[in-house]
Amino acid sequence: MNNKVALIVGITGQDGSYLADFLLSKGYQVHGLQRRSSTLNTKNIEHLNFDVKTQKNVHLHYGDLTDSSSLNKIVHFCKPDEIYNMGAQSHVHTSFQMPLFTSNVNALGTIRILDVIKNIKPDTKFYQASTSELFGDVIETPQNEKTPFNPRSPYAISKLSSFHFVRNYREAYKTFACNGILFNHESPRRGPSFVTRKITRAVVDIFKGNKKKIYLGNINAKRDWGYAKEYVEAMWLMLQKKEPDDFVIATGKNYSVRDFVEKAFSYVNIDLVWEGKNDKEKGINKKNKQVLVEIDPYFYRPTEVDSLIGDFSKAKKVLGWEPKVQFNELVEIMMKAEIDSYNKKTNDD
Ligand code: NAP
Ligand code: F7E
Repeated sequence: MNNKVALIVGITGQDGSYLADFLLSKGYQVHGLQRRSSTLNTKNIEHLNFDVKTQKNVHLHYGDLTDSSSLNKIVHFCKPDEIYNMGAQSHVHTSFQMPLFTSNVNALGTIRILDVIKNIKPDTKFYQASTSELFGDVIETPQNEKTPFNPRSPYAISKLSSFHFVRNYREAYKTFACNGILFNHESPRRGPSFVTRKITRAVVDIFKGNKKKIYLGNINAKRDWGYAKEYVEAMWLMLQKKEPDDFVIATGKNYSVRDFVEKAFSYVNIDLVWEGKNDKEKGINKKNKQVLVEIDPYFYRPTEVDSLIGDFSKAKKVLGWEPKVQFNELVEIMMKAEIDSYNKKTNDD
């Protein structure tokens, strides 16, 4: 034990769950804010064996980023040394359908936490999950901490507001608050509606004969994709420095959605060839000519971010952090986990 207390807002999500694993391994007492949901939303943290009565490993508290009173109560109760704000309506496509809700959770939610810190426990260190989406329609390549922002979605704009609030509380009230500007990071715990996980799930279903094809949107978009499990260490490292600062976390390489699709199919020995253009383009099994990928414009966004690539040299220099898992290995990790989980489910049934 190191006697430190951490509060993770958004502990049930991909990053929150990996961060809980990481902080527990460092001896932290971990508290997590969990949203009330009518169906189970604790799949990513089930392995932690939290016990409602003994609260042995992680202490879960019901709360919501839209509800200041719950944030107040939890911080008052656990008096955290560190708060990590992973909570968000994090889906870019959905943010166009729900701009107000997205802003309430992502932008106002961050101010609500910063204000609780200021009023209840001002020495709490704060990590804010900022994002490469702030760069949007990019002004320079690769993007670093000095690159101007040019957001392209309600999600990105809500996160930009939070980014500036973090800086403002740092300057105005000396809050120890950091922005981690993280580029896309994925894992077997990624939500199923994000493109990488949507692809790995569909490829396994197609391979096992349970699905005919997958429908995707813009397969030419390029992202800098890293491995979530190793990105959470960078978050923690930011809060261990003497002074708060903002850092880009990325791999420095980018690949298209099309590359991801091809690599995932090749994991199960299916080679794809592409035919047609734009909405009519299709990914076809080279061997038996079966159509496995089609385009559905529903998945297009009103404004798209075409290409992102991050420069993580500041994080390397100041935090001593650099990524280890690269694109090919990331796809392999996700595909292996997907097949294992499919087989387990089939055996359990
Ligand atoms: P995620 O899997 O979607 O997790 C989001 C978490 O926020 C979940 O635990 C969710 O709870 C919770 N949440 C949603 N609305 C909330 C509310 N109103 N009050 C309290 N909690 C709420 O996202 P992620 O991929 O782990 O990302 C973590 C954070 O980093 C997010 O803020 C995201 O925007 C940001 N980010 C992600 C990436 C990336 O590539 N993954 C890159 C840059 C930044 P439920 O489980 O109940 O839905
Ligand atoms: O889309 C394209 C889509 O939804 C990636 C969030 O974690 O990372 C994530 O945001 C790309 C986009 O992630 C489909 O148009 C094509 O260009 O997996 P995504 P995202 O929008 O990059 C950032 C850094 C965050 O901060 C966010 O919280 O893939 N794409 N076809 C598709 N995307 C989806 N979801 N579904 C498709 O069918």
